Amino acid sequence: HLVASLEVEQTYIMVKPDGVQRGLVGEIISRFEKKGFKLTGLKLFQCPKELAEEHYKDLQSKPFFPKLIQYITSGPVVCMAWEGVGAVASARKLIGATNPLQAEPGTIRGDLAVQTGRNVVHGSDSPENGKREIGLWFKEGEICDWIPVQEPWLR
Ligand code: RTP
Repeated sequence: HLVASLEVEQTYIMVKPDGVQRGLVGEIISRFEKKGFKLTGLKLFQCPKELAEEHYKDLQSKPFFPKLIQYITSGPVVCMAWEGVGAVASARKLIGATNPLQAEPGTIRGDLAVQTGRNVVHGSDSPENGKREIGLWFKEGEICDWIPVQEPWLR
C-alpha cells in the first residue's frame, strides 16, 4: 500500500493492447489529464518481446509470465510519462485494483475492464520504478519537460 506523497514524481502509464484495440486511448489519457497531472511523454508503440520481459522482470517466476508477455506484445501500446505531486500512488488509485472485478467503480479498471489478463492499463508501483520504466520505454529526446503557464493556487 502506497502512502500519499508530497514529492513531485514521474510515473509510467501504459494503455495495454486491449485498451488500444477497444478504442479506450482517449478515455484513459483523459482521466490523467483531468486529474491534473502533467503529460511529459506520449507515443504509440509496438513493444518487442525483450522490452516486455525487461519491464516485467520481477514477475519472471510467475506462472502467468509467458501469457503476460504474449499479451503485452500482441499489438501496439500507448506509452505515457506523467509528472506530479504524489503521481505514482495517485495514478494507481485512478487505475484501480489489478483484478478489474475488485476495482472500485470510478477507477479505470473498475469502469472499463473485467479480466485481470485484460486490465487495459499499467501504472508504476513506486517512484523508483516510475523512473526505471520511463527510462526503459522512452528515448531521451522523447521526454518533454514543459512549464505550465499558470502557477497553481494551492500546493
Ligand atoms: P500493472 O503492473 O500492469 O500496472 O499491474 P499491477 O501492478 O496491478 O499487477 P502486477 O501484479 O504487477 O501484474 C502485472 C500484470 O500481470 C497480469 N497479471 N495476470 N493471471 C494472473 O493471475 C495475473 N496476475 C497479474 C495483469 O495484466 C497485471 O496487470
